[in-house]
Amino acid sequence: MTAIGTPFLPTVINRSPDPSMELYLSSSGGSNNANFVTSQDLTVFRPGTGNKASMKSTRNAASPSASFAGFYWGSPVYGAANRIPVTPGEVISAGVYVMAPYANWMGQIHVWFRDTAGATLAGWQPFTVGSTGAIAANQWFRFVAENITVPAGAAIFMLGMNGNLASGVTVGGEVCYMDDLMVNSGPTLLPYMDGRQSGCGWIGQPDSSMSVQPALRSPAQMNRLMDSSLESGVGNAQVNNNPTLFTMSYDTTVKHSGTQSIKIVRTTATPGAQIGNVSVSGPGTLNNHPNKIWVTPGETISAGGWFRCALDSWRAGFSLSWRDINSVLVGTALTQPSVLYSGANVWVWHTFENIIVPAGVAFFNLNAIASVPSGVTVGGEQAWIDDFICVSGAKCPPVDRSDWRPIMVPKQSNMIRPFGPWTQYDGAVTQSLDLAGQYDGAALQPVDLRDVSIV
Ligand SMILES: [Ca+2]
Repeated sequence: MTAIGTPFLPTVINRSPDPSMELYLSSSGGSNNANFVTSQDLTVFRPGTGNKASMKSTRNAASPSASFAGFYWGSPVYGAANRIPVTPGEVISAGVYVMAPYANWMGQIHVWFRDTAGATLAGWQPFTVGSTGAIAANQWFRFVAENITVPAGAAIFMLGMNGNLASGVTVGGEVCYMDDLMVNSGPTLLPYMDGRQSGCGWIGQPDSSMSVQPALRSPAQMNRLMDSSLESGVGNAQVNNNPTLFTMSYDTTVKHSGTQSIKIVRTTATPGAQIGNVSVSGPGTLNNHPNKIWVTPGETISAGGWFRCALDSWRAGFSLSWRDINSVLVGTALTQPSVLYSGANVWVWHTFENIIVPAGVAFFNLNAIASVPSGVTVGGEQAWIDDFICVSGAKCPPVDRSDWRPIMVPKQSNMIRPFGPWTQYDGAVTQSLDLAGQYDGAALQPVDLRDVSIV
């Protein structure tokens, strides 16, 4: 096995425990001076996924300071859960967004380091000047401190900021807001990220632990389904192939994972063997539907999902309808011969593998089909489906959502997501969860470096 190279997309960690000021723990940050009072503000915050709060500073009327705002972030206490950990010698970068309703204001950014005993190593001193120029009123401005080498003895990191009005106004009552703190490894500050964003997660509790955006070894590792656990349930996210012959609903009681599955019930008027036929990727007639599954002509793909039926003997299968970029059908649907299963009310993992994408295809619809074994025409038969996956390659990994990491985003989103977890050891380096290769039906294979960008 080859030692790992640079991932297709690297892991990003935001070390700030309450980066978006959503929880507003007192130890997450606060005023750096008695001249300023901080509070959580639920009316002013940066636009963003789930964002609903910022931290606000209000200057005391009696404040003699030239500053109208002064904040810090990161607990000053080494033992606090909301400390921002650092390692001596490493390089980090940090930044935070600040907004104030005054024209031509300016500010400075500072860094602190403390040791495990709480002693300050670098004082309350300007480390990096965020901006000495004019900042516009009512606009989120990012203060940046990059390429910071952590000093010897340091254990925790703190970031501070001061705001000043160019005209030296000292009336009191001035306000300032701050939101979305990013603290990352490396010499460059990365775009803001927290565990609430699609494809990301929290190491522990939301808004009180570090955020992780997992690495992606190659595009082949992505689950292309946008709503793999059928959780969104809105806007025709999944579509019944024929509502007259089989009813479809979201079942919050019987499910494989998450909060719901899709339940299908065969009506008494159904002449065929199908209990139900559901597109898990949305209606094929809409080429702008967010759940469409993108493919490239000539590539090999595989799909899988969990099926369940109330009958003792039943069948599961898939069908695929190919579409061009305008959502026009290409050729005829590819229907898998159904597979016979036995056992009532037991979840079964079923795959459709080694499928070559035809020429002219831009995306396809994936239909999950449950059916009765032979000639049953009573009606009322019930089946459920949940937790689907579509990947590159000739084999489909055996996905069990109970093994999936909490960073999996169960809701519909317009972002591709990695799946796992798997870890590989090559004798020298442990490949992390997201760096493994494709599954060949027996074991995960070494990474195919042909589709990895090495830098
Ligand atoms: Ca926020």
